[in-house]
Amino acid sequence: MPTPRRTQVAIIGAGPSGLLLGHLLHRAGVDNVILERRSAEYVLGRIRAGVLEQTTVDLLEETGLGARMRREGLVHDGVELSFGGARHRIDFVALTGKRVTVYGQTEVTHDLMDARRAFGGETVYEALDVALHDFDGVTPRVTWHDARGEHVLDCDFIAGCDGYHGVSRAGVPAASIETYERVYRFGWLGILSDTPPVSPELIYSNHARGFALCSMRSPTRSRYYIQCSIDEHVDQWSDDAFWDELRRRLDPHAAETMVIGPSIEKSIAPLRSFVAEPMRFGRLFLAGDAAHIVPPTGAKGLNLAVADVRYLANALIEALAERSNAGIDHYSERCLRRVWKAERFSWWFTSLTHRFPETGAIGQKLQRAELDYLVSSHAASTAMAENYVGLPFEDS
Ligand code: RFL
Ligand code: PHB
Repeated sequence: MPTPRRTQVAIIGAGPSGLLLGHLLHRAGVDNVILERRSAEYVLGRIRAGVLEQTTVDLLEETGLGARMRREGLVHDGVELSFGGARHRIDFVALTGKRVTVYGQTEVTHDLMDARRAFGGETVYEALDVALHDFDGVTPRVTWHDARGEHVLDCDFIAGCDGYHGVSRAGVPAASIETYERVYRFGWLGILSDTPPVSPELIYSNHARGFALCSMRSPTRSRYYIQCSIDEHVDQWSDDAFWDELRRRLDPHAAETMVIGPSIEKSIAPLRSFVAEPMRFGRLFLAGDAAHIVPPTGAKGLNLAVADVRYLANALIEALAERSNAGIDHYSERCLRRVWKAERFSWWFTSLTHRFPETGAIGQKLQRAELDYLVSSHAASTAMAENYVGLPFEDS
């Protein structure tokens, strides 16, 4: 067996959760190593989240990651809801005093990778067959192999930041974990294109043909999604077919003014609500998509991951530097309170905006009544806005 090396926190996964955790721990002087199954290029090539809550932006700013986001991020004061051929604006600033920032997950990941490189933090990319051992005792260890051979890493704690398909959650005995899941019968077909966004703010559209979302990455780069069947394959959708279908699902003004162009990325994402409880197993902690998934309607996934990591970093720092277990003992419960509220919001917003064939005509009538209520009631608009911009944090 190779000679074990040692670190304080072994982090599995170099997505936004793992990289941000490594960053926060490093700033507090806590030694950590990140193990990532893929290459750095692969991780950066995944097109995912686009919308950051104010608390996410604040955390990135406070920890020295804000420079490019400040320059390139697009601050949005509201969103639009489209139904019945018209658009209705939800004004976040008027309703909550808060805003959101459009800044892609790819850019956040890029900034985190740059920061890690600058302080010399270790990330092992293309780490294969990562396995977690003895996290229910006091001397956890992680093993893997790569092009250089077999490796063993002893540590004080393991952070499972390896997403929904990772090994961390899968390594927990079934009797110790409870999971809750709903898989939707539809997905989102998304494209990225170097065309100016159709509107300065996001448009969430409820249409008889299915949901559509107009989002963006910059003033010259658009991100659009349409609800599609889960059985469809992305190759069945030419760019022209996508643009035609998108325009059919928007109000006449958006349909007429939309600038179209070749796609630079096109993919189908399934929709799922999922929570694993608890999020701590001895010296193993799950964070981000490893512990929970929300459907993307409402843009909560990345923000929830950041919220977990904020709690986890503080808890681990307390445990390692101050020898106090208070944070780690409350980690799971604290996270899950926020997680379930985000699950509720994402489920509600998905239910309100997508086509569910099984609910029939009455389902559509009820959606329409709820949308009318949402845009005409100050109380209902405020509830939507406060969830979208991000619920306040309990003390971390
Ligand atoms: P990630 O990003 O999945 O990263 C996990 C990392 O772990 C690695 N890994 C392993 N490493 C070592 N050994 C193993 N055995 C491993 N198995 C896996 C993986 O390669 C990967 O690098 O999870 P993380 O860090 O928790 O981040 C979560 C976010 O990525 C996710 O919640 C968001 O992207 C969700 N999401 C959105 N969230 C938002 O807050 N706002 C949005 O606007 C938003 N839009 C979206 C989204 C997700 C989407 N898709 C495709 C799922 C839009 C879409 C279309
Ligand atoms: C995105 O820009 O990718 C995006 C925006 C809002 C969502 C989901 C995804 O609700």
